[in-house]
Parts: sequence; structure tokens; C-alpha cells
Amino acid sequence: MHNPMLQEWIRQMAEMCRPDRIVWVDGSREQKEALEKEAVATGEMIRLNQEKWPGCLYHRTAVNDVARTEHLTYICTRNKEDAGPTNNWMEPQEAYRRAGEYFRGSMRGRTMYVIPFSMGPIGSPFSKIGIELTDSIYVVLNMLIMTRAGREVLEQLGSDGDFTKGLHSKGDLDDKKRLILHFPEDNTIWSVGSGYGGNVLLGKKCLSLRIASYLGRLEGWMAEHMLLMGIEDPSGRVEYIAAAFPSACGKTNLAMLVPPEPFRSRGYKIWTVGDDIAWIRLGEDGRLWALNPETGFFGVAPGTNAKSNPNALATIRKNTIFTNVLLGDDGNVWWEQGEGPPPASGTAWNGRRWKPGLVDHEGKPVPGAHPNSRFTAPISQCPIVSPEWENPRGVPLSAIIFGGRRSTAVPLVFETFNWRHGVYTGATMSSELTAAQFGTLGKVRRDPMAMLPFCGYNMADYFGHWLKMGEKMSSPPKIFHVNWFRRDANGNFIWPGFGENLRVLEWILRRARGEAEAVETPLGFVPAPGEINLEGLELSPSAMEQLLAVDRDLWLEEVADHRRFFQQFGSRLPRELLEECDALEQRLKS
Ligand code: OXD
Ligand code: MN
Repeated sequence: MHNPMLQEWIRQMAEMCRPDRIVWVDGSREQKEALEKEAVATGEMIRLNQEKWPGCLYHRTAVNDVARTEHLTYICTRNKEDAGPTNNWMEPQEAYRRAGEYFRGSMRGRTMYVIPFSMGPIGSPFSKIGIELTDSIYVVLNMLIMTRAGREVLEQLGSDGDFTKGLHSKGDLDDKKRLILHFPEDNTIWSVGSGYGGNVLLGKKCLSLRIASYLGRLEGWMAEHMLLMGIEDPSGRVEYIAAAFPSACGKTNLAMLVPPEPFRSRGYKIWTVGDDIAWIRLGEDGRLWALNPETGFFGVAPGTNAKSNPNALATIRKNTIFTNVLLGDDGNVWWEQGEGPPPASGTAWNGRRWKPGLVDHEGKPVPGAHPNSRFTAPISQCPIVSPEWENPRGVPLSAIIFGGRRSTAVPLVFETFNWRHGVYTGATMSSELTAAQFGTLGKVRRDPMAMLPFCGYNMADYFGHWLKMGEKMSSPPKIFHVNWFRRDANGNFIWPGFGENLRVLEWILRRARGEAEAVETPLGFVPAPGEINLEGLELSPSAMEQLLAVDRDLWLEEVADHRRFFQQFGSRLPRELLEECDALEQRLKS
């Protein structure tokens, strides 16, 4: 397929990066197998025990390159204000110049792979095409799982189609020469100096969230950091929810939830549509429709076990790439809080020898897997993948859920009063930091709609876009907030979490249909006593009260923090959000 714009761009990028050769990724099985062979031959990837892990590969990234580097991630708009106060900003010409120095000659002795990929089903009017140029076979093999990639995408692009231009080079993996740059105004992404998934699989966070959120505002749709799941009730009705949680709050686990008894035997079923990203549009029927643009899971391995997520375990038994987990000498992979005993000996994520019980010089256990180690696996292998997951129209949303990881203050669940109050609740969301982010563990950070690291433009304008979307809908879906992580005075989680979360989702769906009872609090509506089905669950009688309690003094402090957070946006912040702040404060004081 001859696309002059594409050809010319590749020529320019090759002139800068100087690869020895250029290889087009065609999406064929033969090419994938040849690339796997090559990666294994060079040692970049290791084949796992093929009897136990058919089609699975192992990879270790550099020890300084194991998570997204938000401090090296930039939004490069002509005006600084268009990137907003929550993004790092660099002037585009300066950004091209600086990264250009790192890219110059970076592919000498290497191959430049051209990956044409589609986010969303090929040919769906909702989908977006990207081309990633990369010097990493690991990236190619991951993109083949995470996206629809290959020749068909080029055919869809045609001779004059538009696409996101993505350029990636490992460079020399030096974190002083690492930059993850987004140029929304040029529909371009440049990533250099990293080999870690979140920085280099350009279809994921870079295109499907940062660039797509920008395009969504221009084009009247939304790109969100949300899981998508269907919940089937005993009558066979399936309703869909989208839920935004900051990184490492269990989105993947929730999306693959196993119904607890007695829900299971009564016929409740969960259908996974996506675990990380949702593209949401207004349908002709006035409802919101959501689509998962990805075709794979790039999930955190540690903590994935038969209790937390048996469906993920089943998904990753074959054709999966494992990154930075423990590699046993027997060709098995293992991670902390996983399934089964660790191998007798192996090599840890950092390349060092490891055996069970290993401790450091202070006597602390040395983990075999990095806390942010990952699996990359095809969605199609998920035992409960929704039959609708590839529907080019997406699925209709019955409810939107926001949530975070908070030990105190935030109730198990509440329903917001209306769309505008829901947007405020999303905009003031917060979570305690975990290993997927760079920062101090346990610190609370405001993470609006779980998009703080992923919004490709000024977040004040993003809030405005959310408010505007609500105005376009005759009856917008209800917006809820959940917190599975509230702790008691002894520091123990009060709510059991995991599959039991379905009990909360069931109330949410009944509430969305106008069928469940609720009690009004200053934050919104919480379930009336007895409205959350606790059948078969041992929970002390006072636990539900504790879980739903709203401490007015604590919340007045929260509101003060909301105001501080909003201040950085100055006059660009939609006044509706400040009005919501005032209204919440009034309700708390009355
Ligand atoms: C992710 C993240 O990797 O949110 O999905 O960090
Ligand atoms: Mn994510």
C-alpha cells in the first residue's frame, strides 16, 4: 500500500536513527515465530518450559527501567497552558531537538521495525490507526498481543489515511537520555531511552490515553483509564459498567471477578471487556457506548493468584510474555503472592541469583519478581472474555464508577447526586501510591478520573469536556464512587474485596435502574441498611456501618484539600467544580 505521507515520514525517521535495515511487521504467524527465534537467539528473550508454558517468553528490562517514568514524560504543546499544571511540558521544537540528539544514530547496527496497528477493531469508525517505529523486538512481540497489528491495518489506512506517528528507540537505556514525549498537535509520540512497556508500547498509555484524550476532546468523545465489564444476572440480562481506578488498585482483578456464593449458584456471571482503557462515545440512542481499544492485558504479576484472579491465571498459561518476574532454573516463572511454591532456585528480575528465603544485609526478604513485573497476554484467552469485546460499536454503559485506595474517610460505595456532582467526585479522586508509580509508597495523591499521568492536555479543560458530555445526554449514566480499601483501627481491611465486590456492583446496578434503597449523606447516596446482599458472607454487624460512615470533620479537611488541588488550575477551572466544592462544604456543615 503506497501512502506517501507514511513513506516520507519513515524515510525521515530512518535518516535520523540510521537503522541497518527496515522490516515491516505484517502480522503473520511466520514472521512472529521468526522474530521470537531471533530474540531467543540473541538472549533478549528466553523461552519458558514449553510443556508447562506453551508459547510463553520471558524478558528482563534494565534494572533502572522497570516502571513508567512520569517525571520524564512530557506533553509538548505550543502553549504551556495547553498542557496544564499537572503535566510536564516542553516546547515542541526544543523537545524534537533534545530527543533528536538521543535518536540520532541510535539504530545503527539495529533493525527498525515498522508496526502498523489499530486501536479498536480494524475499520470501526471508533478506531484509530498508529504506526510505531521501534528498534526493539520485545516491543514488536508485545504490540502483536496488545493491538491489532499488521498488513490489514495498512490496507485500512489506505493511501491518504491519517495516523499517529510513533517513534521509539531503546537508545542506550540510559535514564539520563530517556524522554517520553507527546505532541498532540502533531499526532506524534517520541519515546527514547526506555524498554519498559508503559513507556514503549506506544499504542497503550501514549496513544490510547494521552493522544486519544486530546483527540476525544476535539472530536466529542472520551478516552478514559477504565476497565469495562459486563454483569449478567440470573435472568440473563447483561449490563455493562466502566470503572476508573488509579494504577495498581485492582482494575484487572475487578474486570475478571469471580462471583461469590450465593451469586454464582444463582446464575450471576461476569464478562470481561477490558482491564485498562475505555473509549467512550455518545450513541444515537442517547446512551454512552464504550469500547476497549486493546487486544491484550499488560497486567501486574505479583499478587495474581487463584484467590485474587483465577481468570488471569488461566489467561496467561500460554502465548504470554512475562517481564521482570522470577525465572526458575526449571523454566518456570513465579512471583510473590502468586500460586504454588517458588522454584528451588532461579534468577530474579534484576538478573541476580535467587532462592526462597533469600534476605538482604538487613535481614529483609529479597523479592524474586519486581513488584511491577508484568504479563502480556491476549484477551481472547480469558475464560470469561465477553462475546461483545470486539463489537465495533462497543457496549452500552449502565454506570460509571470511580474509586481509589484509601484507608480512611472514603466509604465503600456512594452514588453521586447527578452527572455534575459525579464529575466533581471523579475530579477529586485520590489514592495511596503503590509500586506502579514513581514516588513515596502510601502517600495520598489526587488522581482525577485516574487520568493524572495520562491526560494529554490541560486537566481543567478535561473537566470541562466531561461536563459538556453530560449536557449532551438526555439521561446520563449514574456515577458512583467505591473504596475497597478502608481499614479498621487495627489497620486491617474491613471489606473482604475480590469476588465479594460483586455485592457492591449489584447494588450499583439496581440503583442505576431505580430499584435499590439508599440513604442520603453529604457525599451522596449510600446503601440503606440491608440493601447490600451479605448472604453467605461473614461480616460483623458493625462493619457495614463503619464501611459507609462519613466523618464530617475528616471530610471538611478533604474539601480543603480539593480546593488546594483545584487552585493550580486558576481561572481555567470550570466554575461548576468550585460550586460543587461549596455545596459539599455546606452539606457537611449543615
Ligand atoms: C498500567 C498503569 O500499567 O496504569 O496500566 O500504570
Ligand atoms: Mn493502567
